[in-house]
Amino acid sequence: MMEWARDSLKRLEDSREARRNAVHEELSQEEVDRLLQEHHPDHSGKGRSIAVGANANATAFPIELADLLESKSRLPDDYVPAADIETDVLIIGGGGAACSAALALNESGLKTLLCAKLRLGDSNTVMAEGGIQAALGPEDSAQRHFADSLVGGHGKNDPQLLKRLCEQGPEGIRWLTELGCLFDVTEEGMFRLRLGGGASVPRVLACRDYTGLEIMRTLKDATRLTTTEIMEDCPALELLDDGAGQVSGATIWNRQKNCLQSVSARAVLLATGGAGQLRFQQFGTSNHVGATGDGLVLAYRQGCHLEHGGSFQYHPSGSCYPEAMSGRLVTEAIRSVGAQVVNNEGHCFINELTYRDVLAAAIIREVREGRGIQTPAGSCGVWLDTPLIDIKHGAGTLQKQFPGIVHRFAPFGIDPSQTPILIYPTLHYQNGGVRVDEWCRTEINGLWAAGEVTGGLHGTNRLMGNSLLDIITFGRRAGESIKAQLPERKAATRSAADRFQRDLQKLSESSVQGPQLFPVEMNMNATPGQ
Ligand code: MEZ
Repeated sequence: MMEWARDSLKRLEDSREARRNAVHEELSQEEVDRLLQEHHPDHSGKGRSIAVGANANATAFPIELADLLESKSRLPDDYVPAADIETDVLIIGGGGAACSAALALNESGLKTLLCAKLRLGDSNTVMAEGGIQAALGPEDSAQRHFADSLVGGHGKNDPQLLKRLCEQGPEGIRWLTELGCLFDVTEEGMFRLRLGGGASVPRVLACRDYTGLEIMRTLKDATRLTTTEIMEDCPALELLDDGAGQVSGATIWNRQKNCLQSVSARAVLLATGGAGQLRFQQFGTSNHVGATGDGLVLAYRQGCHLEHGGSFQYHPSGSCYPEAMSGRLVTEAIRSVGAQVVNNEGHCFINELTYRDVLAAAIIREVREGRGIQTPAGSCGVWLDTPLIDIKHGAGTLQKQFPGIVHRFAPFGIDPSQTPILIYPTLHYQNGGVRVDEWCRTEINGLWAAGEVTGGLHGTNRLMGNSLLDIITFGRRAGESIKAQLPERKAATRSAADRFQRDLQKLSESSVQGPQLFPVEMNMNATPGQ
């Protein structure tokens, strides 16, 4: 197996004994800054600003996102919204944040409609493998969680949002557990906590290496038992507003009936997730097919700022061999348990649990400077020395703790407990997004946002496990806030979106239609009604 890499694998094996307990010297701040500037994709200089909207001329967005923010509406010019459906609350999205909000709204007496672009649960939530953070350990506290996340986010996190996240972590886990979510426990029956990258104490709870899938199972089942009306295959194409600055619904494309429907709502929650499928700079992605940045486009047309809109997370351990697995996530937890990151010279060039952006930049540097391992198909990456896990913790550990990884590599004849995995950074997470306050209110009346579509909480680099906690904490807070502050029903028109289009047209005519809805290669973007 991997005959083409025989010499490189030999160097890796020969260096194992010497490096397995080696302690890394931490990089100085100056070295970190230089590494990020020179090698992190956010600093490649390949982004561009746009001339219209709340971030006009202020943010360098990745090109693919900039094109979508300037895109033409998918609604036909002559489409006039009518209230085809009336609800109190419209939740746009079908993942963890959407379901958490629906559960918080249950039994409020409010009519809640959840429109999922695909099926309920199809989202980045299910793609999260390694775990969820919460300050539950004996040495831990909300303050410590806060400090770790703030340093990880380069101090750019919104402190109010981060405070809520860290304070509510333990309560979020209690809530999930009561709903039936199964986290791994130790022999003493306590939650098993792992150390995540950039954390000062173990704080990550997991369900093997399919934590997000388990959380989504729990939330989905619970949501189906509520009075929430669920419409699947219904992407939102445009938000509606009353012409006086209040969002008042959305136009959706009912793909089962193949028609447009307008929803009049007193409150709209955007929980549309991330943008990894836009594949900036042609990176692979660990994201779900639905992650096409739709919520960013819809909110931006209404006048929302995108906080840290040019900041994205490239997960250091995306798979880069075999080709069919390109970009797929190899969880950080595997590094937490002992797998080291090693170059073609057999050298472990960095602390494998340093901050994700730093590690990703270091891997890119190794490859650019010729110390990567080239695959027969022309990709290049570095080794993740996974056999070290069983060497350190005993035979069978990797299979027991990471059955998902073992299962996914098996069809290619790769057993990660015996053979290292080749990795390269993969587009994983949208650090930035729609600006919100601690109650998930956007700057626009009637519009709330929660989860990956929002920006500010994580600064410009998120810690492992804080996104699953984000969707639980802020999904629920959004539901609570909507209950407490539900606006009166208003007319649902296309005013803000039309005004945005007119402003755009004064500058240039875009040939791109947005939101994108599906990855380009799926070729599913037929016009509604055709
Ligand atoms: O929070 C994440 O991004 C996560 C848990 C990823 C992983 O490596 O498993």
